[in-house]
Amino acid sequence: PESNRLNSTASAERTTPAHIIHELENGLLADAAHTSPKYFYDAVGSVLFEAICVLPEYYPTRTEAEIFTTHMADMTNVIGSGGSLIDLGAGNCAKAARLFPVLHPDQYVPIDISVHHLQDAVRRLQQRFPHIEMTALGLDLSQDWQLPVEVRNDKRLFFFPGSSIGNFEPHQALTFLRHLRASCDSSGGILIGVDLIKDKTLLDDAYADTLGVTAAFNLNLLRHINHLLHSDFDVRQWQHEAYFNTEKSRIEMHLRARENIRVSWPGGYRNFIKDEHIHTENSYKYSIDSFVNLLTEAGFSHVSHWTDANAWFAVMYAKA
Ligand code: AVJ
Repeated sequence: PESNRLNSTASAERTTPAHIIHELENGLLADAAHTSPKYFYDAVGSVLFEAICVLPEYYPTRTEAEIFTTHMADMTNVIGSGGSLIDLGAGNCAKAARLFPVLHPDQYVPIDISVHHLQDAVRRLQQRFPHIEMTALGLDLSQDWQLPVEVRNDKRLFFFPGSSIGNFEPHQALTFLRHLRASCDSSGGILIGVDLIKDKTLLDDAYADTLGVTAAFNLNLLRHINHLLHSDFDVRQWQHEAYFNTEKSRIEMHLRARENIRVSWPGGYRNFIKDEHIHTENSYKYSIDSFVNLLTEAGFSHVSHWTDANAWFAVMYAKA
C-alpha cells in the first residue's frame, strides 16, 4: 500500500548515510551498472553466505579448513605465538577461534563492516578465552581505515582468510596489502587464504550451485538495495549469472534483466533493456607465484605457503 511505501521511504532516508546512497546511485547509473559486493551482507545475505560455505560445489571454505587442519603444526612453527591477532572481516569469528589454542594471541581484534555483527560472537569467545584481550572494531576495509591506539603494536598478525582478497581488483589488493605492511612493525606478519586458478568448470559450478543458494545470495542484493535506497527492484525480473572469465582470472557475478525494466528510487531512475547486466561481484583467482609476488611487492618477505592435495586453495604466511 502507498502509505507503507511512504513510511519506509522516510525510514530509509533517516537511516542510510548519504555516502552510501551516492555510491549505490553512481554504480546503478554507470554505463555498465555495478554494485559493491559489500552490499551482499545484510542479515539474510550473511546467512546465505554461511549456507554457500557448506555447499558441495563451494570448495574454498572446506579446502581452506582442511589446509589448516593438515598443516597447523608447521604453520605454528613458522608464525610463533603471542602478539595481536587482527581478524579482517571476522564475521562469526569461527576461523580465528581455531587459531587461539595454537597461536596463543595476547589480544584478538575482530574487524567487520558492522561492529554490531561481531558483538554476540565476541561475547561468547571472551567467555571461552578469558585471558585474551578482545577489541571488536567496525571498519569498512574497502575504504581508508586505520587501527586505533587500543590495538597493540607488538607482533601484529593480520588474518585474512576465505580468499576475501579476491574481491579487490589486483591493483587494489596490492594497495591493501601495502597498507597492512605499513600498519605493523617488523615483528608483524600476514596469514591469508588465496583461491587458486583451476579448471573453469569447477570454478563455474562453485558460483552457480544446483540448489540456487548463490543465485539467492546474488538476488538478495536487490532487496538490500531496495531497503537502503528505497528503490523498487523486483527480484523476479532478474537472473543470476556467474562464470569464470579466464582472461581476467576472475569469477564474475551479474544480474541479468529478464525483460525491459525501469527501476526508480527517490531522486532517480534507471532503465535496463532486456539482457542488460548489473555487475555485482568479481572474485579474483591467483596462481601461487603471482600471489607470492604480490605479497613481496607489498613489502612482505619470507613467504611460506601451504596447499591441499589438488592445489585448489592456498594459505600463505609472510613476515613484515
Ligand atoms: C567472500 C569474497 C570470498 O568470492 O568466493 C561466494 C563471496 N560470492 N559466492 C567468494 C562469494 C559468491 C566469496 N568471498
